[in-house]
Amino acid sequence: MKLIFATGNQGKMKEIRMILAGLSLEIQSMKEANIDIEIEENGKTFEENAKIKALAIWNYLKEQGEDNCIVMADDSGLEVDAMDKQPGVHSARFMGEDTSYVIKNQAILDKLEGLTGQERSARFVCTIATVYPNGRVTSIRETIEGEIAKESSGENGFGYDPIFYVPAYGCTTAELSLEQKNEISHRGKALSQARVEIERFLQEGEG
Ligand code: ITT
Repeated sequence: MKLIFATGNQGKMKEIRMILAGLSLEIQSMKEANIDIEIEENGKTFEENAKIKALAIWNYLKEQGEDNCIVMADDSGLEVDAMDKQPGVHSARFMGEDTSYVIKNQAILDKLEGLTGQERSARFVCTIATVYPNGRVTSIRETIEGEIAKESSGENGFGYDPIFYVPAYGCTTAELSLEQKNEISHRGKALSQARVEIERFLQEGEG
C-alpha cells in the first residue's frame, strides 16, 4: 500500500519523511507520484484546507483507478497574536507566494518593532488530514507556542523558522536540528499521532 503526501513543499516533505520513516508503506510526495494538479485552498481554517488538499488527491487517484492509497495532507501556518493571528491560513500566500522568506520575515519583525516579551507571542499550527482507501477522513491539529524573535537567526528548516523563537530552547526553530524540531514542533506532534493512527489501520484494516 502507498501513502501519498499531498504537498508540494519540500521543507515539509523532509520533516514528514523522518517522522513517518519505518512504516510498512511506500511514502511518496506528489512529485514522486507524478501528480501535478492545482488545488485551490479556499478553506477558512487549517482543518478545511488540509481536508481539501487530501480529498483532491484522493479523488484524483480514484479517477485514475488507484483505490488502495492513503492520502495525507498538511495545512499549517504561523499565528502572530500582535497581528490578529495573521498570517495564519494565509502563511504561504502572505505578501505573495513568490516573495522570499527573507522579505516576509523582515516584514513581521518590522510590524512587531518595539513590542517585548508576551507581546511577541506566536504559534505554529499544523493540521494533518488523512483519507483512507474507503474514503474515511480524519484530522489532527497540534501547535507549538513561541515568540517572534528580535531578529532572524538560523539556517535550518524553512519558511518562518528563522523568526520563530522557542523560549525553552533559547533559539529559533531554524537553529534546531531536524530531529530536535520534529520532537517539539506542531508538525512533529501532529504527525506522530497520525503515525499511530496509520499503524493501527495497517494492523486492523478498516473494519
Ligand atoms: P502545500 O500546500 O503544498 O503543502 P504550502 O507551503 O503551500 O505547501 P501551506 O498552505 O500549509 O503549505 O502553508 C504553510 C506555510 O506556513 C508554509 O509555506 C510556511 O510559510 C509556514 N509554515 C508552516 N509550517 C512551518 C514550519 O514548520 N516552519 C516554518 N514555516 C512554516
